[in-house]
Amino acid sequence: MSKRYTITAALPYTNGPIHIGHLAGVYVPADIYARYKRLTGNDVAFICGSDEHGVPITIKAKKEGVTPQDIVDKYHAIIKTSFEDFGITFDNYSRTSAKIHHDTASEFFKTLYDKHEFVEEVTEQLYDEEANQFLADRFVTGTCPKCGNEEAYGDQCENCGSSLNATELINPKSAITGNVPTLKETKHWFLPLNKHENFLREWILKGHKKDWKPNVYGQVKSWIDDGLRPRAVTRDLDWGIPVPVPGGEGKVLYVWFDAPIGYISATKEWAAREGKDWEPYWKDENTKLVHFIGKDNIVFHCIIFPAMLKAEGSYILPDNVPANEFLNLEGNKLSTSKNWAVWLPDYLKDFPNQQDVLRYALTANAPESKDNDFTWKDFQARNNNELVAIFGNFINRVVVLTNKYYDGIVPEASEFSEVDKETLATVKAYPSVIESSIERYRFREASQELMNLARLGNKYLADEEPWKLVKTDEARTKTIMYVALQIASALATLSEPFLPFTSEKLKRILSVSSSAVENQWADISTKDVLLPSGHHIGKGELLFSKIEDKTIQEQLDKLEASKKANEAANKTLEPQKDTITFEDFTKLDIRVGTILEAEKMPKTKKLLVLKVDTGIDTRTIVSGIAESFTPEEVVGKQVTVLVNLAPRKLRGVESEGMILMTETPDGKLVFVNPDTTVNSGLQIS
Ligand code: B3M
Ligand code: ZN
Repeated sequence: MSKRYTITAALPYTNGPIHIGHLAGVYVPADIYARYKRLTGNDVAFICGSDEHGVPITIKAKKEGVTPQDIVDKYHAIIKTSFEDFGITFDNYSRTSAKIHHDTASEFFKTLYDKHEFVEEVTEQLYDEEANQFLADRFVTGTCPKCGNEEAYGDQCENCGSSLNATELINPKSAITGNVPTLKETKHWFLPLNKHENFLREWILKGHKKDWKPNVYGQVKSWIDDGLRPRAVTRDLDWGIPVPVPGGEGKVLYVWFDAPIGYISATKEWAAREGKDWEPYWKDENTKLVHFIGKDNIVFHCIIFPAMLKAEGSYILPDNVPANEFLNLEGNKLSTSKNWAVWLPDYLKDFPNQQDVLRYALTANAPESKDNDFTWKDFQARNNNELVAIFGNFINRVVVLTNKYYDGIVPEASEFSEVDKETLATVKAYPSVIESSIERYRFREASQELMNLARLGNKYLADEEPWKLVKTDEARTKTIMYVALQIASALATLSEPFLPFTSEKLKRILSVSSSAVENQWADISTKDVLLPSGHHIGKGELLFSKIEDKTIQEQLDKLEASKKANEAANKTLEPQKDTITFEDFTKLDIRVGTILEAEKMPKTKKLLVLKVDTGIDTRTIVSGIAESFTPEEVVGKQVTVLVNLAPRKLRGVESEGMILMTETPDGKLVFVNPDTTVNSGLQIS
């Protein structure tokens, strides 16, 4: 029976592009769920949008010397395009700088204000005297009082997910000047979460929230058990939604107060465009509200936003919040600031039209119950061993043989064998097998069940061997190919949530439209015939192609390069050494030298043995430059040589002196050279 679903996905901050961690954690699972709910005949509003307020955006704008609006305009467009490119089928992707959102959030705040749901309080907040600004949210970092994470922000610790008041941070430091903040009085409006503790306890801990994922239920329970405290929902900032009540001048709504209301304003915007009424999607008790988020957003979606909705009084509450854990990349935390990420626009450049490969690899390996690691090797294996070798191989054989034996016409089946009947019965059961996993937000499991259906098809063909029977038993061959085509047709529908681009291609190959029937998904279980005899299928198209080791190595090299560049960019300079006297300096005899010969030191990676004309003599100097230069590259080079350094034996070779070098930020060694050619032996002083 059709139901109404409001499905939301966390609004991404528009301070940068999105990466594979965003897809794995939030957007692919949300899209699988939304597509599945549409396929099974439900009324779905799949809602998202750009989260355009908040301190990260103002920090980025300051850094780039542009306005926050410039930043959000740039990244809203980039992010929106990425979602479209990856087939994330939002019914509306809005933005919180939109007027409809400002109006909706202001109205929501005003309603709570008029209902005296806020506590107005003058409190001491962290202040940066030099920057002459209050320090809220990411304008201040410090040690989390809950878990000890030293990079916690003023409003939240991303490590343990705690929502914090900045004054709770231990050893706070201004992100603007690095100074230790002072305290200064200021008025804010607080949402008294403590007042909602009993309702939250009843609704979550005693209610039916047992069907919430353990990682979510556990985090929420620990917060409620720790005792909930009032949370400031306004800020002394100039970028955001102005506080719409007397005394709110110069203040804005806290980004985490306004952002979740963005789901409501985006629904309003969509409903107006579609000529629908938005209210049933947010106010009808029969509507299922499901929030897809990452674990660092659990407190906002399970405690703060529900408390706001409850206080406002006319809204439904989330039915489930299936938060995922974090995805790591090649063993390290994904990091925007460290550029340790696979950005979606870059992925598409390197793997054009292969969105489904990434969707599948991220789903099959999703961090659903614990942090998980994305590796390029696993990505290659999922593509080559599953999508190519199982799914693609099965479809290719069915289509090629149907075209070869029957000119693309689905043959007439005769007597079904026991195996045929079992196979067809198994196919009929697959919608509910996959459904059972999706309904429990186990998308990894669901994706493997889909792959098992393709395995069933492969095994059926391998066991029945129509290519052998075609010469001797035409009727049996036709029956086998008929059964195989029914499996292919089921795959075309059941793959859509997981592999939308492949599903579309497969429907084109099988010449089946995305039929407008009420419930395509259920059809597979209820209809006896999916692809009738006489139906004409199209020609084959390659669904997937093998990914070679070289391609994977290129990705790993790219990551290595960005890691080096980041280390270099963040390299802290060695502090100056102890002061020496001029007399100390005059002891150093530094001259111009010319390298006459060079060869690699056997059995070492770093050492070159050089013959250097110092102007005084020609001597051997061993230098650790073999990873930056080949012997050929250095012969003839003029270099700066410390000639009166006591000789040292290195791997049995006596080295008399030192070639002066420096290391560039990306770790390459360079010579410290005279910038004109001069005679060897000239002293440098
Ligand atoms: N902008 C995303 C994050 O914390 C945050 C989600 C808002 S959903 C209302 O990364
Ligand atoms: Zn913490």
